[in-house]
Parts: sequence; C-alpha cells; structure tokens
Amino acid sequence: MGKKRRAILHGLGGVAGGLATIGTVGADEEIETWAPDAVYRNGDQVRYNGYEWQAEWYTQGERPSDTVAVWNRIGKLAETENYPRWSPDGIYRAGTRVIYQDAIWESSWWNENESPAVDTSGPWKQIRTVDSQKPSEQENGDMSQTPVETHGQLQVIDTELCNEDGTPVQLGGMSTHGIQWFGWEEFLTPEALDALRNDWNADLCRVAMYVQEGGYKTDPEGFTAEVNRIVEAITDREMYAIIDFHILDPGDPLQNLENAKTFFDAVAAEHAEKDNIIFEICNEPNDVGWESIKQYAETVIPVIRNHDPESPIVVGTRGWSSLGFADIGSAGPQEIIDNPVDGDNILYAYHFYAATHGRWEREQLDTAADALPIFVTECGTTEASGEGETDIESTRKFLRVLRDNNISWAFWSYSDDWRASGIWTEAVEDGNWTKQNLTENGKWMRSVIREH
Ligand code: IDC
Repeated sequence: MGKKRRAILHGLGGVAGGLATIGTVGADEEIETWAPDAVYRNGDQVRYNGYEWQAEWYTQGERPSDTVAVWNRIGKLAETENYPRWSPDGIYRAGTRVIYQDAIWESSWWNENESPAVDTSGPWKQIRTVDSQKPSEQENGDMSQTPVETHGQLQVIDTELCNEDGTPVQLGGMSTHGIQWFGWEEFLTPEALDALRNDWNADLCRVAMYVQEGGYKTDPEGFTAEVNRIVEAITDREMYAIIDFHILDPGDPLQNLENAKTFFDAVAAEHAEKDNIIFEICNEPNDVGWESIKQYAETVIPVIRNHDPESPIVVGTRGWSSLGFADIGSAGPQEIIDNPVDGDNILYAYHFYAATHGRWEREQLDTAADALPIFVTECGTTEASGEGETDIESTRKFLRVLRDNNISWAFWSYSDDWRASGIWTEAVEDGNWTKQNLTENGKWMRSVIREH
C-alpha cells in the first residue's frame, strides 16, 4: 500500500468510528469489508480476516467467525490463498479447512481441541498434503515469508490492528522478562531469538524495560542502548518489536514523565525508519485515574510522533492494564471510550493472568473489544504473581476471545526465570534451544504460537 492510502486510513482511525465501508483493497473490490456498525441481511456477503462470509439472517455488530452462527464462511479471498493453521484453542464447525503440519484437513463435524491426525476415527479428514516450503507447514519453522514481510507497516483502523493492506491481523509472540535481569547475553542471545523466530514462528517479541527495580533509572543511557540493541536483533529476524516502558511501582505514569520523554525521544529517533515497531508507553498504571494516564499519553505520544508518524502506540490502562476492571472506582472501558487518547494508531493495553482471572474478565474483554482497539501486550498462564499454578484451560478460553476479536498478544515471559512464568529450563545455558528444554508451560506456549 502506498503512503497516500495509509495516510488517508490513519485519518479515519481511532476509537470506534462510524465507518461502514473501509478497507476494500486489492481483489474483490465489490465485496465490502465487514463493519461493526453496518446492518446485514440474509444473503449479504462481506470480506473479513482473509475470507468471504455470507449472512444467514439479519445481523449487526457480530464479527464473522466460525463460532458465530449467523455467518457462513464461503470462500477464501484471492490475495491470501491460505487456510488458517489449526489451533488448539479453535472451534471448528463441519466443513472447515485448516492447515496442520504438512497437509490441508477438513473437519467432518463440530470439534475443538482435537488436533488433526491420520486417525480415521477423529473429526479431521486429510484433503491433501501441501508444499512444504510454506512457513506454517515446516516442522522446523524457518519461515519463507517473515511476519514483517507478510504484514508490513501495521495500522489501526476502527477497533482493529491491521496490516499494511488494511486487513485485520492477529499477531502472537512472547515478552521478555525484565531486561535488567534477563537481558542481552544474560538470557537473550542471538540463538534465543533465532529459536523464537524459527522454531516458535513468533510474530513478535516485547522488550520489557523496567524503569524502577534496577532498570532504566539506574542507567538511562545504558538501558536505552540495550533496548536499541535488542530491537535491532529482533528487526534482523523480521519480527515485530514492542518497546515496553515497564512502569509498575509507582503506578502513576506521570511520576516517570521526564524519563519517558527522554527515553521515547531517543528510541523513536533511532527506529523511525523501521516498519516493525510498536511502542508501549506505560506497562501497568495502578492506583491512578484515567485522566492522569491520558495526560501522560498525550504528552509522550507527540514526542514519538515527532520522529515516527505511524507506528502503533499502546497505552496502558487503569488497574494494571485491566481496562479499569481491576480498579475499584473505575468505570471500566467506558472512561476510555468517552475520553479516548488523542491521535491515530493508538491501542489500549489489556493484561490477564489466567490462573487469577477468569470468566468475568473474559466477558468484559469480549465486550470492550467491540468498542476499543486492544492489544494484550502481556499475559500469562499463571497467577498474577507470575508464580503458582498454571491454568491452561482458562488460558485457552482467553485465547479464544483474543482470536474471535483479532487481538494480538504476548505471553510472559521468554526467560529461564525459576518462577512458573519462566519457560526455559536451566539446560538452556548450554545453548540448547530445543523444545526438550522448555517447561510444560513453555511447550504449550510454543505450540499455541506455532499453530496460530
Ligand atoms: C514479575 C516477575 C518477577 C518480578 C516482578 C517484579 O515475574 O520475577 O520480581 O515482576 O516487579 C505483571 C507485570 C510483570 C510481572 C508479572 C508477574 O507487568 O512485571 O513480572 N505481572 O507478576 N503484571 C501482572 C503480572
């Protein structure tokens, strides 16, 4: 897409706009992209998420997906002739086709969490094997087309994170642990990032730079250089890099405002020409109202925009990036909807820890996603402490909400931390980045990211 078109789309971006016909790009010009506020009747067709869909009855505000009864998936759009990869958190109705390992499979009946296998009693029938050069089908990753080659410069249209062509994308990957403890050459090495890209097929890596707790404030120049080094290494591997200004305590981002301005001025200037950068300006505000967060955001964002007019910027939300739900006294997402951050290509952070958060949070998130562009820049299978039990079933349910709403995510944490949220075992010190050296939690995250 040319700059001009992008600029036009940017002008229309932001929070829950009222646009019904954005995004008719490339082939299939005559079929409009699904829009949240448009009305569809029996027989109407839309394009969405790389597919054509047909409505079976009157519908408005229901996003096309295999889990939504009113929409039937009728075809694949010409410009992205690929079936989705099978995912352990997917729900598949009869007749759905997916790619799994080196073949295309079709489901004979409704199923979930039953992986395709050459076992004739299961729901999946193998249709044919496919070209093993394609990224998703290679046992050993090493994608022929990288995430950044595939999606290009990201942009926010209405409530969705979209690729360069205006098609919604869902990116998945990992967050580092705090780089003051698990940073470059401490834990992160070229081999560690190779594994994340080539074996995990991750789209992104979040660089968690704490401000306190021995982080940025102890050595601003050193930490800026460290972030830049890691971002270059991620860029070399053509993944998206999230630059996370990891505030936590104090929870009021305004208390780190001067640090943030200095830091973002430097990193935005350094990476201005890249098309793989996502800025996360305040990890988890807490004990602070939305007004202060917004004031902080509207001071820091112009500093970034001065160098980089278009990279997506994620704003942390009230109550440890819970969109306000974890904060007594917050009106939840409505505060943001009523008073959004000024600017284009802005998203709002939502974080969850699946052994602590459950159905209530999932329902709130699902509803909020209809009104706000959301990025799950951090989430875990463990308790919110980063320790304790892992709850895979709850995580699976969260991932389903993310998938249905095209919300991108990063798991905490790509590290060999001894806590349950660390995922590499000590053996990694031998430079052995194979899945045998992942914890059970890590193996599961890897499979989810590989298959998504
Ligand atoms: C935790 C780390 C832990 C570290 C602590 C310090 O797992 O090793 O001692 O931070 O602050 C978050 C935060 C993230 C937390 C993580 C798990 O963004 O910094 O990491 N978590 O507690 N929000 C919810 C959970």
